Amino acid sequence: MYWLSLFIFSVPTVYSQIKELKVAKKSEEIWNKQFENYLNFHTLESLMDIKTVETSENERNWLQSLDRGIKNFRHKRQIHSGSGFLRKEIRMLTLEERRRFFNALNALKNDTTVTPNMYDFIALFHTRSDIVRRSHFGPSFLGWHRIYLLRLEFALKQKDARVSLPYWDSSIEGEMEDATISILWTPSFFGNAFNEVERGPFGHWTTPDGQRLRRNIGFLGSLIRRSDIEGMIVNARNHSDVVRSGFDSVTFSESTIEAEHDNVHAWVGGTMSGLLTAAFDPLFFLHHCFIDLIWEKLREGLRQKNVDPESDYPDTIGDQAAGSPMYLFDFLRNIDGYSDRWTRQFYQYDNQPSCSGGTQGCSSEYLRCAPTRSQPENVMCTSLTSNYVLDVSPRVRYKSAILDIETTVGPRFTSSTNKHVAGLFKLISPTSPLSRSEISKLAFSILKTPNIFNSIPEKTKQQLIIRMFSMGL
Ligand SMILES: [Cu+2]
Repeated sequence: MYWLSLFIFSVPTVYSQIKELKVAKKSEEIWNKQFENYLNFHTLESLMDIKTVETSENERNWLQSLDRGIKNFRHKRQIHSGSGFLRKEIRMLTLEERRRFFNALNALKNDTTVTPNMYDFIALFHTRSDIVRRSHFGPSFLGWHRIYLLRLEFALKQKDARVSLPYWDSSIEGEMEDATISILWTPSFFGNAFNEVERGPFGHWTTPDGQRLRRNIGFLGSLIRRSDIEGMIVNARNHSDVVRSGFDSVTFSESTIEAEHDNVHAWVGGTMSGLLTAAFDPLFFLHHCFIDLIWEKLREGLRQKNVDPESDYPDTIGDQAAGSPMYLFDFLRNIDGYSDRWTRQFYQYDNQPSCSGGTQGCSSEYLRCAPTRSQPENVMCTSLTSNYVLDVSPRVRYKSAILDIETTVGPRFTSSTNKHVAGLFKLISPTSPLSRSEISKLAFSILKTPNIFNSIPEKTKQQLIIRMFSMGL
């Protein structure tokens, strides 16, 4: 009887959702509008209150000490390629290097000589009012985040001069059958993958508004596929081919570096999936470091096509124009972010883990060569899975998804493709071990929550509703 009534009462809701969907599908503009309204009315006030924009003398001095190197980037002293520090994949660090990196992050988090602490002081720059408009959805995205990473890296070096920022090569997880059991989601690396982060180096961290870090991996979004990135680099004739040209130009089918990046934010879920909360999870910086590596490869590719990546800044007007001041780094122009000097003067990337030396390769005890998911005839470095018993049962994932949906405030990174949205459909599939009322609660809470609903591609929305229909929800 209960199911019957649920069915009867649900049908009109589903019909109205379908109608809504058709309208939304009609035009990307509506989606853009919704998102824009969302930005204006919902998020900024709630998040901006975390800290006022005012900085104290002490804070200004500290920032200046971090930015001194960045500010001197135009100095004409001779720079030798490879003179900077080396950024490695997190699994390629020695145990000692990894320990130092996590310690330096925690030293920043525990240092309250600036408010609320050094780590969050830097993370809070990613919550500022114009961060979405001026540092995302356009050509300033790549350069802005490159400088932002350097700022954190200099802060880490103040705590431990031997530390450099590692990157998380998420294309390794992208080739795994089930990336939720990767060694990364253990206390030795980033801590748990679902619900509140309670273990590992950030297990006790809270955001400035008192929230625990949260993750909900593999529920939405998708991971980077190495073949997609290689294809993008081969095909790009210039930056304009792989860089967004503005908020209005965003589509769900585009192939841009920023869209690839969005998908991974959405895939990690929780704190990382909110545009204005992401930087509170240190994984943000490792993810962006990998995006920066991809950009560096793209730049090499452009040079081979006789395009100078330094001057090839897409034609843009307004805040993201080449000559406009870089947001929050107004001693730079946006085009300065595209300078070769950052990688010639400050840092280089270590090679991505590779099996080119034969199947014994990868040079990490946490990686091994195995056939890839997309091309089984090839071997690629893939992550070890964990012996550490973390509960990744459907019930944990369900709890985690509900928590994620109910608590992530503000705009979320959109998942711009349907490539491999897996977690959501596993939980609501007819073979799901969840009860029907749980499945129903999950599906309806997605439909009812604008920042989630707007963050999934149209095709996923349709599939979701079709599945709900076929299950009689
Ligand atoms: Cu960002």
